[in-house]
Amino acid sequence: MPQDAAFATTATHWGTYRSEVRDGRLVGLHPFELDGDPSPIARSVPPTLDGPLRIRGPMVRRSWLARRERAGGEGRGGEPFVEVGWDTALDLVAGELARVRETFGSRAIYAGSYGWASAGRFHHAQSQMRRFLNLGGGYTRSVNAYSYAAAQVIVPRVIGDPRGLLDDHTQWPAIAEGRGLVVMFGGMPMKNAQVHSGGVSRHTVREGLEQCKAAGVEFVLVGPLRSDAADFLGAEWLTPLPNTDAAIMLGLAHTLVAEGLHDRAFLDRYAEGFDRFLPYLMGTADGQPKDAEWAAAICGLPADTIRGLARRMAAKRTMISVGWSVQRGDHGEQPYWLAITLAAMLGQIGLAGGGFGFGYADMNGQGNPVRAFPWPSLPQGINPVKDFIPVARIADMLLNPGAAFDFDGGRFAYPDIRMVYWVGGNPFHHHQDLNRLVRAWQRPETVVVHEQFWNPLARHADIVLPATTPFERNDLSCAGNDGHLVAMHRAIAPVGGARNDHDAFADLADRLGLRDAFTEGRTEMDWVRHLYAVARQRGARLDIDFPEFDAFWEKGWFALPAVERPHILMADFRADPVAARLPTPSGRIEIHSAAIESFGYDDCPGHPVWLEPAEWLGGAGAARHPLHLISNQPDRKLHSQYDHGPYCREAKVAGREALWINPADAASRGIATGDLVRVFNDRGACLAGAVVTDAVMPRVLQLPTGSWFDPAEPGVPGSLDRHGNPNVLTLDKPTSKLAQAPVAMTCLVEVERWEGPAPAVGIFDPPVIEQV
Ligand SMILES: Nc1nc2c(c(=O)[nH]1)N[C@H]1C(S)=C(S)[C@@H](COP(=O)(O)OP(=O)(O)OC[C@H]3O[C@@H](n4cnc5c(=O)[nH]c(N)nc54)[C@H](O)[C@@H]3O)O[C@H]1N2
Ligand SMILES: Nc1nc2c(c(=O)[nH]1)N[C@H]1C(S)=C(S)[C@@H](COP(=O)(O)OP(=O)(O)OC[C@H]3O[C@@H](n4cnc5c(=O)[nH]c(N)nc54)[C@H](O)[C@@H]3O)O[C@H]1N2
Ligand SMILES: [Mo]
Repeated sequence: MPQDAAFATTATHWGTYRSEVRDGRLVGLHPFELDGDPSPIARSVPPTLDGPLRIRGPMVRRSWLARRERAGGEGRGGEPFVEVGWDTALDLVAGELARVRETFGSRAIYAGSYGWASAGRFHHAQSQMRRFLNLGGGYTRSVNAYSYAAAQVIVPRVIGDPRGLLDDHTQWPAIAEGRGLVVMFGGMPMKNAQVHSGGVSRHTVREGLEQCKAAGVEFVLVGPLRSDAADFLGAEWLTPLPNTDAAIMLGLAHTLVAEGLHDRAFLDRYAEGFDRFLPYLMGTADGQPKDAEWAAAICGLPADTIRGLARRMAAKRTMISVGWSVQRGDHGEQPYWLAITLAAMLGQIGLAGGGFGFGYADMNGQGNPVRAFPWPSLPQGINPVKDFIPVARIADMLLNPGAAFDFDGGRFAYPDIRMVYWVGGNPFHHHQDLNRLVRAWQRPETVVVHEQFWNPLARHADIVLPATTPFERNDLSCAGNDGHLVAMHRAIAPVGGARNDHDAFADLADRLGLRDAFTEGRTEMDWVRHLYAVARQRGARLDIDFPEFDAFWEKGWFALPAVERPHILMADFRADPVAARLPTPSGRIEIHSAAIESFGYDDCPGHPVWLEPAEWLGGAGAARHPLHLISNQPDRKLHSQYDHGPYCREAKVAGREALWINPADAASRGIATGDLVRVFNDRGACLAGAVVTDAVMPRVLQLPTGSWFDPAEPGVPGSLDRHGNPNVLTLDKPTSKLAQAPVAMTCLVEVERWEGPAPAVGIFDPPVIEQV
């Protein structure tokens, strides 16, 4: 649509668009002219911006307004709100910050505030919050991401840094050039490639994969869902039991050694400790060879399939691709360590189409053939508080103040949290075992949240400040791993009483005597121009010529020059392992890690192993809860964002999140497509709408994340979730003492038809609001 260029650009995590505004309302987000594969997720945005679920003014929980910190947390999530003016609300927040800091110190404020917020460098909610809190004394923070927290610890232990996990992937054209085999543990789900943190200008995964396919690359999908591989790949589909990838990889590794197919010379030159791993692999250490038969008994694939795959991998140029989901399970460090080990055994690391890569298609940017660029961000200052938690230990921290925890070789203690500050994330979306979180969330004295919509987080706050959306402010998007800078033009005025997070923090800073330190005297557009100027300066140092700001702003985007040669992960190390030594203790790939061994962890020893997950289909728990729940990323939204929009709501089944169930499992329970069902285990229960399909393997269910948590009795832990949020079922346990990462993919459940009247979904009705 050429006339779209008349509209100004804006950016979201799922794409760049041009905003059509009529009579002061956003009426359309039109796909960006450079994007050949735009995402329809944006359809949900325009009608919701000024809809009934928008938070229109600052709100305070009724009993908190009456009794402040003495109100107690039990009513959180279940009480009406009272609308107050901005001045009153900001006085309350500033007063609480001062009280908590004076009485308990800044470490009693938890502002880990994990979450994706919105695209945009300046208005990035967490950056704004951290900059403000750091000026006033700091806060207890969180480290690592729900996405890949296990990998963020194990990958740097094995290869020295997170390359191949977060960036630096072998790029699509180089995989095509290998003309070999891609083995995809956890798939390459096209639904996930719609998004990239920070924004997307061009969706490139489809063209990258098509290029590989056209070059003759073969694909094998290892995972429970056929939909994790695009149909056009024609991938072979192997369906092991979920969470058994480490056992399969050991079976593959054993076959390579047993048949003399491993590359001894590569291991000698580039890897450390293969000989420490070998006795475990071959069974001389414990009497149990980890051969294909052993692996088959665990994962359910035939031993011949495992052996055949190992031979194919050795015969061809092979890329071992592992999705981030695979480490989001109990002992999630192990399949990642083993994937690198297997790749080293194949000896193809650093060659086109060989080696390993984590997270291909899990977002748009991995493997995208663009050059890396040091985009600017809002400076956050320095946090004087040293306390932290691994991000998924939030309920543990709130429930166990003072308790000790292990993390990556260190031993730390949970601070005693009195106040929680959350912006730009939704723990009632992202955390596991939400009933446990509801209980833990009652502990702090005060919870402050900035939100745009009346989602479950806003409803579980004491003070809610209404935040603008990106369509109500000016910003820059450095479209993640994408080679583009996009101008985010304000399209409409702030809705109701919503304000930018920045402006709320500036006024709070004012109350603490810190306004100038916080704003540096700059307006919003001054900041946008300033960040652009930083990018332009950095560009000049790299011989990249950015236009003047005004020209950029009017055009709406700037593209970095194209790459000359597609990147290959660790090609430099392969070429010269001395000059390009890895930043590990040995300088090489650590198949055995003396450091990890020295920690003495029973759940993560000194070399990779198979460890039985806390819940899986081969374990004892399967007798009572015989189905493995896959709670993966939703196709029609980003996490919980815009779940209340039409594009999401029209795809609900029986008004709830769709639950995929295999025909065999459905038949034995009398379940048909469209039925209302109850999914349950000992931690909780939710309703969902059944979809019977053989795209999910037997004994496995798919219930994607993102449907807003909707307890039948709000605020009461353990009540039925009426809407299909899988996190009332998932397990809140760390992967290991090493990474303390979340294990959302480790979860057994049972399902039954819901008989009797269907409770209405309540979360799409705004809460009760009283006027003062
Ligand atoms: N069971 C299960 N659980 C999972 C996962 C799983 O695989 N299975 N995956 C996990 C993963 S990988 C992740 S990354 C997390 C994602 O979890 P989150 O990132 O916490 O989820 P979002 O819904 O994106 O939350 C962002 C929130 O920020 C708000 N917001 C957006 N822009 C702004 C802004 O400018 N200002 C303010 N104040 N607020 C804003 C939105 O309204 C929304 O409520 O979920 C995790 N949870
Ligand atoms: N549309 C959309 N895209 C997104 C997001 C979103 O919310 N919506 N979220 C983004 C974020 S924050 C992240 S971190 C990425 C996450 O990217 P991923 O981690 O890849 O995401 P998932 O969809 O959770 O998992 C992908 C598939 O892994 C398979 N799987 C699960 N457990 C196992 C296992 O034990 N073994 C094997 N072999 N396979 C398994 C499941 O079949 C699942 O469909 O997605 C990003 N992309
Ligand atoms: Mo994530």
